[in-house]
Amino acid sequence: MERYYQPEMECASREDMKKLQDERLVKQVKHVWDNVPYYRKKMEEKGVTPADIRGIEDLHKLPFLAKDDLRQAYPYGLMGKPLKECVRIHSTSGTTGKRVVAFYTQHDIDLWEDCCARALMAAGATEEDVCQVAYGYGLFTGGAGLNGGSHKVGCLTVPASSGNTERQIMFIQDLQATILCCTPSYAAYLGESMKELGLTADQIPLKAGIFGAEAWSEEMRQDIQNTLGIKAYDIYGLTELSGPGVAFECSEQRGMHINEDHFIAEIIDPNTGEVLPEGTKGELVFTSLTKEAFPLLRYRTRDICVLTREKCSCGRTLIKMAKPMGRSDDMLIIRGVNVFPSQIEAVLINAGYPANYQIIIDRVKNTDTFDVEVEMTPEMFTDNMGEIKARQRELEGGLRNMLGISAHVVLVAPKTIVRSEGKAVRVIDKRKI
Ligand code: DLL
Repeated sequence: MERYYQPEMECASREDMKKLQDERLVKQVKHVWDNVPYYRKKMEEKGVTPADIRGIEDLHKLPFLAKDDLRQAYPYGLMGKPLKECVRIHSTSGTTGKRVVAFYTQHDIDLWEDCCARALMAAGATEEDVCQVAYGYGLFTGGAGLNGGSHKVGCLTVPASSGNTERQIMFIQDLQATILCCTPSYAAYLGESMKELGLTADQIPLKAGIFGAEAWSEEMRQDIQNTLGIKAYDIYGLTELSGPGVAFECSEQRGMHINEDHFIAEIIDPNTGEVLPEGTKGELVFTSLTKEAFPLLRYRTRDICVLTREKCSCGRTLIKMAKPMGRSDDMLIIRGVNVFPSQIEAVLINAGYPANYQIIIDRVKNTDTFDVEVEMTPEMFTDNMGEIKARQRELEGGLRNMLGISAHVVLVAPKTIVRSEGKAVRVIDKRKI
């Protein structure tokens, strides 16, 4: 039987939801106008005032916000509440090390955890469950978000955080964990490792997994479901909008329901900004409706996606988004971490290398591989292997510091990386997603 955490919202009639969204939008716009001078200025430039926004049909009148705005306003410029009312930040990596920092009041955290609890209950979680959270804890939102949701449902929560595969497997087996939350690539890796230990699906106590933060294919879902003997559910979110739980999958496992009482979704043409009709592929844009500390109106996610309002067999009436199909910027997600090529370039250039490099990403045994080929300058070029290895290690250290994940660096002779006649091909992404 389908389980809901907040059925009055998840299964609300269209009219009730629309009415709630209208009311909340008017309030959120007023809150931003009164408290976020950065956005108020944008509204003034566009000639819009809160009086022009009476409901969601007026949404298109508001200006967009982009990641660049977040960078310009870094760190405090988009806050809707004084610091003393905020209780936490989370953060994500951004270009050239400038991070996006999102702020939360206690109320924001409470609503965010509700969204994650909805995802867990849609995956069948009850207070009988043992929920192992193997997303990273810390500045990343994955650990904290699912941890909070798991508490709200009343699961016994195992805050394992990411990594340490041996210990993950030990806890899953010893504590009989029934729900696993982590990135899909880590779930696949855990599955492989358990298989190597001789564990078959029926010897693994897990029954469901909540996997997100990066793109994953239907084939990967099948793979994970078979090796772990579970149902694998997708979850979507981004730090700017609180974190995981903006949208979540239900028993139908076909697209994610957007928590529309907290976020309005639009699809736009990424080139013109024009709003596209439902069912058309374009860039996903979100407007928060209930956020206090970090309200964002018409925030461009850069995720390419499709929305549908087809009736869902789970009983939820919340609109659905398809799995994101890529991005309209150059951000890569490698092992769940957001990486911009410009960050890599900054490390290379700071270390005296030319901007002739190639980033090669692949997925081997369900884990992302991350190689960076870099040309040496003629002055650096040597046949002393020891020297080259030392340089490679040094660059690998620099990249790890900048990105928070490890890359494999290969230094190559000057002029060996193919030059392009048009735009340089910096990234070769061989992953089939
Ligand atoms: O990845 C939040 C999250 C944590 C979501 C745990 C789900 C589970 P960021 O690090 O800010 O936040 O990255 C956000 O990741 O714009 C998408 O491009 C991508 N992304 C997130 N979830 C999915 C998903 C977290 N289910 C960026 N499928 C987003 C595909 C996803 N891409």
